[in-house]
Amino acid sequence: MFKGFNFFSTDELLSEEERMVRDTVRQFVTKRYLPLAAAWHNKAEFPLEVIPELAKMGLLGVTIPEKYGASGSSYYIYGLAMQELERGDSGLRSFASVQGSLVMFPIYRYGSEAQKQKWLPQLASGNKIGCFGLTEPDHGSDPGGMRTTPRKTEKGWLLNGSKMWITNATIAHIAVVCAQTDEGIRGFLVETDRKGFSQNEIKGKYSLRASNTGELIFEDCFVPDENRLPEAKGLSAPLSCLNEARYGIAWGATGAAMACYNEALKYAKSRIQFGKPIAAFQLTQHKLVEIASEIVKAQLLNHQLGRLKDAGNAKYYHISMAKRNNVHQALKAARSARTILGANGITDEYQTVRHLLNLESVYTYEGTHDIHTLIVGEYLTGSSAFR
Ligand code: TGC
Ligand code: FAD
Repeated sequence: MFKGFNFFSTDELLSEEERMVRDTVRQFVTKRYLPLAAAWHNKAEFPLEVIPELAKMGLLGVTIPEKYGASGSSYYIYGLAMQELERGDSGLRSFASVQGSLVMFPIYRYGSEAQKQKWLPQLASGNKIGCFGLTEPDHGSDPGGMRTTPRKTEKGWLLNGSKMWITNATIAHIAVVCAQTDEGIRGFLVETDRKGFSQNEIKGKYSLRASNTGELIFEDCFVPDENRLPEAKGLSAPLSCLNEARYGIAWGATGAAMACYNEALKYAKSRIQFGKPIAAFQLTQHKLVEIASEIVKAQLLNHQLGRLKDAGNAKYYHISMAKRNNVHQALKAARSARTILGANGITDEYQTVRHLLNLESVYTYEGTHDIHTLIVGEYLTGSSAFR
């Protein structure tokens, strides 16, 4: 059983409940997910069969209140759960991130009571799957320029446009869609069986293969007034949802780094070259010490971020710094761990190369590494360098 990485006694920072949830998710990933992770990656499919298990563990909408059928747990617990899921695969964590932070959170934060009653319990139980459409083919880092437009009609809106690179696109029942109205950006709930709505899966991905990614297309797709998220006004609404998901990614990437470290350490101790285990060579030790140090730093960053978030004091720039740092370090850790595994490290017998490939997406989505540099840079200097 995976024991985590407790080098700086970070386990002591956890309450009994936090440790219990973490260990439950850890066991699920070890026993249920990892034995099949390579197969799902190779098939390039998200394993729909795990959704009821994720729901049973309360991992769909971790922080959404219990009265809507979700867990009502803390952000710290949400973070620990994402760490453990991404130790399995970034695609597994992505599913939970999107369903919880990018579909349930916007409905909870910006929806009407009727929308919450209708959708949140079904999403928490995994009976319905959601996706979140912000990115467009011509607007990725700069979503403010989006072109998807809803035209007002007597009883609702006619949506035209498209969204690209959308997680869960072709398996979703409901899409949270951001669109540019005459009054600015607004959010809409679009059932995926509506006339004028279609989805295409993006094939040929080398990264996040065990995750469903696609395009959403709207051609005079009618959406009634009651499907508009009444409180979502302006770009700040979707960006506030991204804060939730980016928070989970900061923790998740740390889980992926822990998986790579663990695998490389085990391998280094057993692989003999020049008459001794490669773990006994200084260069291998240097690599392992670098990875271990970055994991500890990420754990401590997550710990403080989690406590700030639960106290309502985590700012967007704290989250950007943690997402930026932890994903960057996890990607570096995965590359370095892969070298320790030698030729074996390029096969699916080991998980490190899968994490390495996945982390390339994680580095890009939810705000690229560069964009988070500019977000933190703007806060520190007072000068915006986006344009
Ligand atoms: P800007 O003028 O700076 O801001 C517009 C309005 O938004 C406010 N704001 C925020 N509000 C909440 N949280 C934040 N993090 C916020 N950042 C800014 C801001 O105060 C302003 O409010 P107001 O009231 O004055 O209107 O906007 P900009 O157009 O200059 O763009 C800023 C920028 C570049 C930081 C932003 O657009 C950005 O973050 N770009 C990256 C796009 C991105 O992250 N896309 C992610 C798509 S979803 C995804 O990738 C899911 S992957 C899922 C998975 O599988 O896990
Ligand atoms: P671009 O914005 O075109 O950026 C290209 C390069 O230019 C990057 O290196 C970037 O850092 C750099 N760049 C851009 N602007 C600047 C600047 N001002 N200064 C310096 N450098 C700059 N989106 C959703 O809405 N919902 C989803 O569910 C979703 N899931 C995704 C799943 C996967 C697997 C992937 C890969 C993406 C997903 N995305 C999703 C889209 C993701 O958020 C975007 O890919 C991301 O925001 C970057 O946009 P882009 O790919 O268009 O790159």
